[in-house]
Amino acid sequence: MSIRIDTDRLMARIFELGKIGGLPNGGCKRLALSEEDKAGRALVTGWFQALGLEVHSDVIGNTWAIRPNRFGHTERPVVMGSHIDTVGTGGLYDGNLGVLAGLEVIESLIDAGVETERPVAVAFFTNEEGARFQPDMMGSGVAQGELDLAEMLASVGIDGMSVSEALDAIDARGDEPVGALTPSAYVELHIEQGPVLEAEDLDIGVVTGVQGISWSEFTISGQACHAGTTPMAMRHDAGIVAVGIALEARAIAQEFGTPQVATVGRMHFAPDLVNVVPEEARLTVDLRNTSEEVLKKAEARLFAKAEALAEAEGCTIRRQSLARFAPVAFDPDLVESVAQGAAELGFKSRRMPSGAGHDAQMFAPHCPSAMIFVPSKEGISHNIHEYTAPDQIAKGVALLAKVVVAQAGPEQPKDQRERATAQGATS
Ligand code: HGY
Ligand code: MN
Ligand code: MN
Repeated sequence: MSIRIDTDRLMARIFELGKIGGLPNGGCKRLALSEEDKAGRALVTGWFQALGLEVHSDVIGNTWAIRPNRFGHTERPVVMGSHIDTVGTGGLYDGNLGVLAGLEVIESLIDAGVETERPVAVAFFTNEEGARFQPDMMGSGVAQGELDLAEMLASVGIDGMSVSEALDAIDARGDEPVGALTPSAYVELHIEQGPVLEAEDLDIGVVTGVQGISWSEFTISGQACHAGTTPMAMRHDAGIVAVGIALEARAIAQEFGTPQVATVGRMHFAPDLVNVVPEEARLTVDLRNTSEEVLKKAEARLFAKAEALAEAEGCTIRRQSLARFAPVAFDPDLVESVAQGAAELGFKSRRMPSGAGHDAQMFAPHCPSAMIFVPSKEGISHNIHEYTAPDQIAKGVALLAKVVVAQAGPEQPKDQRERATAQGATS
């Protein structure tokens, strides 16, 4: 049984969606629950509806579209999902590829008249990025009971609006309850967002799991004073404590070595004036490691250093956890079927963990879940120059189709079934 993926149709949709929130020099900014996200949701949901799929949306705006199985049933679908929200310097492929590839697989099944034993669905989840509202993987985490709905609705974004207010602002709150989407299996196609596949000249990443993620925001309070008249020994400089924490984060990554990574993505001083010693400083630190034990060690060292730096400067310090996810392993059998499928299609592949967080990690504790990576040019992502070539995308979608149809149990195309029935009737 083979279906024909229409890569041109898929690329056209990627570029059309990419225009929503499009940035002047390429890429797009479609922050979760923004007006741009509203427009993106409308476009993609319109494509779901145009295929006659059964579209659902839940209380935090997760949206999925189901193609019933050959008996018209829609329970426990095989789900292909990802996200259509982006970071502020977003590319066209992070998340968007996985959603539109899922749509393409379903449309190719319809074109080929192939029905399946299990229902098949495509989904996009609210606020996977965590750029505006923390934590990331918020919608899928709520959908799978990994994150608390009330807590997430109350999460206040970097612009001061809560998730609940933002959902209402773009009318994205659906009526399905948490847990309404119960996949029999979950498969996500995603760009690698790192340099490995390109460096090793490979077509496919067979993703074994997702590394642990720890996001913290530190708020340091010191004392504003005159930059010129205040002797150094008298200062309580919140800014220098923040800088010390940032340097410690980098030192941890350097001393622990790969796969430990550390990022200070946000840092702000108040009153943020050239001649005033900062009275307040805020910064975020993103720590990740494939080992939970090592990630905990990195956290312990950073948090202790932060306290010591604040004390030495006569400042107070507060830490808020913005996200904390332990490493996740995907289903070994489903991972094997991805590897097997790649080999059967003649694609060069390797097993690898994911450095980035993904919606798939929220499904992994609840149903067989796996991911497929395609290469990222120069390993760049969360950058407007993010790029994956159409022929590389075509391989990823072909493998997604193969794995998903195997999971969904392909039925013979209708005309073959009718012929078989007709022969049965005459013999
Ligand atoms: O932060 C991440 O890994 C993902 O992009 N949300
Ligand atoms: Mn992503
Ligand atoms: Mn991302």
